[in-house]
Amino acid sequence: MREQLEKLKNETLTSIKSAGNVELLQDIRVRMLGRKGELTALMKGLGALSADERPIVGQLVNNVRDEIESALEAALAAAREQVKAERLKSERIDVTLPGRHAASGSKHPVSLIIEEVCEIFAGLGFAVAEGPEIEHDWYNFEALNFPPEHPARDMQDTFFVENNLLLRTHTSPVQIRTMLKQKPPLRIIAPGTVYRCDSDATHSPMFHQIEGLMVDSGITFGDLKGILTVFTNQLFGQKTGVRLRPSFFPFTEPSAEVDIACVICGGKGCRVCKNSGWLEILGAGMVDPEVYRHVNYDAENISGFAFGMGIERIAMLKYGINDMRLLFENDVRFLRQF
Ligand code: 2NL
Repeated sequence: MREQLEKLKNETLTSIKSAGNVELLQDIRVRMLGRKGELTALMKGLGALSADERPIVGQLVNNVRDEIESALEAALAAAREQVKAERLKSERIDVTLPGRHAASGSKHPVSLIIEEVCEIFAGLGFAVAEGPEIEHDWYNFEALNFPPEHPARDMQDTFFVENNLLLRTHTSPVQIRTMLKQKPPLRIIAPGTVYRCDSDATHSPMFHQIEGLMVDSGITFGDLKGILTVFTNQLFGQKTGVRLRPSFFPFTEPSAEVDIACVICGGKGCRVCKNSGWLEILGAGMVDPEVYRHVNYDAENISGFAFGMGIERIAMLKYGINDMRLLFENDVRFLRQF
């Protein structure tokens, strides 16, 4: 029995030494020390021994069990330590590595122009005003002195939502709303999205506008020309030539078209300016007394001017974009350049 025990012990210690991982060591524990284990079976066999032999062999078995147990504990601890070391190694993070570069977007050229124009007018004392894109017919046409049969009111030019609701065709209704809420003096610009039932190579059904309005006592056409000249010079450069041509709008009288010297050819004549040397960039005029009547302003004691411009056209001129559709396709290779 002594030899048997010694042999069992040596075999077990050898297999513990060669067992490379936690699972194999657990197997050995079950096989030797478990309820149906080999050593446990030996212990159960002690009852067959004589009263003299029993304590001696019992002590021996206990010793072997203790030795196997502590060898198992040590080997398990080492195996667990190794597992942990491997995990730490494989999950190692180098916190000194530079971070992943966050891809940053860029502003759309239309947004850039809106910001730039708003900033120039902010410098001239104008506040930004905004309003709804779905408008009532009254704010979009009636208050602006469009006659009932004006072609702009036609289904072919305007997107109607229902009855008297439509998608605003310009940002003028924002100014009407502001005048109804505020008394003069007033200096506002209204940037925003507008809609017209028109779509071809040079027209998009959705585009952007900035309109401006200045009302006070004693405002003249000279103020209009002065403010708009300061504006075009700041946007296109100090030496840009400016000229005004007579025009017509239902909501201004007199009205003017504002041209700048062609930014492409400098006035010599080219494809962009159709050989005229001039580019139309603004419409403007003195606010028609009929508009003041609709917003309860006293046309006898105040006066003012208003103007409007298309943003897409200005963006194309300023950035040298030759196809308006590029502004709506949102190809990042195009947008990244701004
Ligand atoms: C253009 C011309 C213009 C206005 C817009 C305006 C607004 C009110 C009263 C009077 Cl509330 N006028 N706006 C005036 C003249 C011209 O726009 O060519 N826009 C792209």
